[in-house]
Amino acid sequence: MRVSILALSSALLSPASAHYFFGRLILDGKWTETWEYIREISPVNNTDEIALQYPNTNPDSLDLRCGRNASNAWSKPKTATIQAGAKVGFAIGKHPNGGGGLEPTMYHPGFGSAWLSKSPTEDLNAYAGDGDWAKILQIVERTEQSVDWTKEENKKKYDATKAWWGTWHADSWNFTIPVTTPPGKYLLRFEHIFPNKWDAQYYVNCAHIEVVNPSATVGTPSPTVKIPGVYTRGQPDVYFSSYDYYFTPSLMPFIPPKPEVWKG
Ligand SMILES: *[C@@H]1O[C@H](CO)[C@@H](O)[C@H](O)[C@H]1NC(C)=O
Ligand SMILES: *[C@@H]1O[C@H](CO)[C@@H](O)[C@H](O)[C@H]1NC(C)=O
Ligand SMILES: CC(=O)N[C@H]1CO[C@H](CO)[C@@H](O)[C@@H]1O
Ligand SMILES: [Cu+2]
Repeated sequence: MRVSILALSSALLSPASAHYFFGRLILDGKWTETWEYIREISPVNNTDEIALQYPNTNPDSLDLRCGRNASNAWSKPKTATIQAGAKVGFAIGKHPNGGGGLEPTMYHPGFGSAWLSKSPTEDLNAYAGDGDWAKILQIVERTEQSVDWTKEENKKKYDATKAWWGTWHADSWNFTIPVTTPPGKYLLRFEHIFPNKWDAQYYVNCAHIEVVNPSATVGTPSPTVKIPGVYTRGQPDVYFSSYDYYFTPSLMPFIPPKPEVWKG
């Protein structure tokens, strides 16, 4: 956090711009309201924007699952019905109280992923996310969804050491629920990690979804992990400087942390 704290004291950089959370589900191509389908998180210490956006840096914390205090539902959001094989997305939520200067993008360079965990009962509000999690998406390098740095309006934000990472400064990300996902109620989790040698930052949120799958062929999401438990402080594919990937091409390709993605 050393860098962020320095940034916070800078008069030039809006303090709230440095951090983010994924409060909005993108459903049927539309951005839903902040916390409409996503478990609300709680702020650190007080209720201002910085406190709400404050990252988790403890890989052993329950907050690694769904964000601060949201592993046991902090709120009771709606459940989104999604057809297996359909597109869905997460977008960065603004603080409900508004807020000047807030820049809702993945401000830190790093890698993203999406995950599914099936609720053992019909009641998602009662599911703490202590079951099995399968990864269904991994974003490392640039894709067609990445910010277009050749566009004039984006050029002022460009930084070669950060733009290597596909999610950098994106305000949202879209992906497909695997077409063979078994029907049922799930927590759908988005995760963005800002790697750091000492104190990686974990940005995570969970949506309530019901997967509908009328097809006779359903798969078995695998491999699965527990969250927390999936990461260990110090593991080299999370605890490193993301900037080294630009300066040291021999480090490429970057292999993101396990587990492997379940493609369905
Ligand atoms: C994801 O999809 C939504 C809805 O179509 C769109 O507004 C948004 O720009 C997309 N995000 C990216 C990063 O392409
Ligand atoms: C929250 O409060 C504790 C105890 O006063 C303090 O050490 C910590 O820095 C505060 N965190 C934030 C993000 O303000
Ligand atoms: C009710 C509850 O669990 N509150 C916790 C939310 O998170 C903050 C920051 O980690 C804790 O201090 C609260 O105890
Ligand atoms: Cu930060």
